[in-house]
Amino acid sequence: MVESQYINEDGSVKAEILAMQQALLASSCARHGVDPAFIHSLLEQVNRDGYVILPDQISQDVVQRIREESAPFLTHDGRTEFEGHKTRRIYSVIEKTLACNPIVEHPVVMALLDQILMPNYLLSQLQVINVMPGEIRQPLHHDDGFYPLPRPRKPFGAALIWALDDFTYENGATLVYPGSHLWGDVPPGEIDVSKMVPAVMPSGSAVFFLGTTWHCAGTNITDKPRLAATTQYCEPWARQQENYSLAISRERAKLCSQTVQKLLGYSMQFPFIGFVNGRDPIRLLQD
Ligand SMILES: O=C(O)CCC(=O)C(=O)O
Repeated sequence: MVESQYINEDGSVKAEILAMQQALLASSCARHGVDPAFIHSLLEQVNRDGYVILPDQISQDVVQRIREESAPFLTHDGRTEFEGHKTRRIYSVIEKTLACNPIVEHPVVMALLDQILMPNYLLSQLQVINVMPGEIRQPLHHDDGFYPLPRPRKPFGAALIWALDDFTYENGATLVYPGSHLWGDVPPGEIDVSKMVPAVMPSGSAVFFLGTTWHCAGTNITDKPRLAATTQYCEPWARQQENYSLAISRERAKLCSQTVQKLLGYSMQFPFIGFVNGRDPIRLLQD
C-alpha cells in the first residue's frame, strides 16, 4: 500500500481525513435534524452490503395520500419486460401529484446522500410502481448501469424503493444481491438469483441501495397488487434519467420546497454545470 494524502502506509485512512468526514457528517445531520450515530450505522451497512433497509420512515398519512392521489394514474401496464407487462408506473410524478415530495426530500435520505454523492446531487427518477398479481420477476439490473463506464467503480447514484404496501416475498418485494456493489462487470445471466435477498418490510419503510447494487422487483404470486414508489438520485454532473426541465413545468416546480426544486435541477454544480444565462437556475423560480 502506497502512502497518499488520504491513506497511511498500512492502508488505514489518515486521522485528519476521518476527523473531516465526521465533521461533515455532524453538520449534515444537524441540518436535516437526524441522529449522526444512526446515519453512521446505516452507512456502514451500505458500504458493506450495498444496501440497507430503513424501517418505518413515513407515516400512514403520507402513504395514504400517495395511494389516493396515484390511483387515477395507475391505469396502464408496462410496455417492456423491464417496465413489466403486469406492472403499472407513473412517470413525471410531480406534474401529477405532490404527494411523493416528502419521500423525495426525506431527511434520512438527504443525510445519507450527503455522505455518498457530491453536493447538489439531483433527483434522477421518481416513479410510483404498482406490481400487479401474476407479474414475473423484473430483469436484474443496477441503476447506474446506463452510464457506460466500466466497473468496479464508485456509484454514480443511489436509489430507494419505498414500500407503500407491506413488502413480502410472495408479493414481489424488491430482491437485492448483497455485496454486488463491489463487483466488476458481470453479465446478468451469470448472477445466481437464489442468493438475492427480498426486502421484506412493512408499509412506510424503504430499501436504500447504491447505483452499483444489483436488484430487481420480485415475482408477485399473490392476488393483490404491490404498491411502491422509487426515488433515485444521481451525481450533479450526471444526466438525470427523467428530463425534469421538460417534464415538470415551472409553475409546478414553484409549488415544491426549495430542496425539491434543487433536486429537480434548479441548482448548479459549481462552478460550471447547470447554469442558465450564467447564473444559478433557482432564480427562475424566484419572482
Ligand atoms: O419495484 C421494485 O421493487 C424495483 C423496481 C426497479 O428496480 C426499477 O424499476 O428500476
